[in-house]
Amino acid sequence: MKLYLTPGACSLSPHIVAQEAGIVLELKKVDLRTKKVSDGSNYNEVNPKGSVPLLVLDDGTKLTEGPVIVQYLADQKPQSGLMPAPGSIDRYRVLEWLNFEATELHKSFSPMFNPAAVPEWKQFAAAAIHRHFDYISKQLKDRQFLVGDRFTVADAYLFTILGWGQYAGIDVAKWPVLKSYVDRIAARPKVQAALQAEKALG
Ligand SMILES: N[C@@H](CCC(=O)N[C@@H](CS)C(=O)NCC(=O)O)C(=O)O
Repeated sequence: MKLYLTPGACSLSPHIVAQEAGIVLELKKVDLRTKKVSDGSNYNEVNPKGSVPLLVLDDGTKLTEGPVIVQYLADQKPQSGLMPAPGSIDRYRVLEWLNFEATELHKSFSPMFNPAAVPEWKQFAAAAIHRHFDYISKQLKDRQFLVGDRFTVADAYLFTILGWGQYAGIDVAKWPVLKSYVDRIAARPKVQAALQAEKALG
């Protein structure tokens, strides 16, 4: 399988999930500004949405949307526990978090990185991020992970998004619970493997 990614972008989440599941992926680096893939191809032709991540299965089937890709990857290795068992309430808790992360948290960061965003829009987005960080910090108090007592795909996505704070002028260290969560997840060997692989891509 191939994963089209941009180092540090939301595609880090499926990359971490693949590492944690022990699934070896061919990585294809995408420059989101030029829409060029490292192999010279036009990314807009590979993925008409133009955004990362994109997973291409061995038979050529294409899957987009990060929160869906992580479920697909985790379901290839159910014993990994990256997605709780179908029908269990924990599975719906993970889906609840994925939806919150995608629709509330992830997209609140978009104006922070958009040069065309007017200051008022950035202020509005920053306030939303602060509110969401307050909420998540309360949820993670006395917990190691978002759901149950193990790392799930919801943690991979949250870790990825929390990493953007430093580039958006929002220091996660203001929330000690979030800071120690980030440090804890970053210390996982498979998370480090994903981070190092993306660093090596440049
Ligand atoms: N709904 C998509 C959004 C993905 C997304 O926003 N990707 C960003 C990087 S984090 C991107 O590729 N932005 C550039 C663009 O859309 O042109 C998903 O969840 O996968």
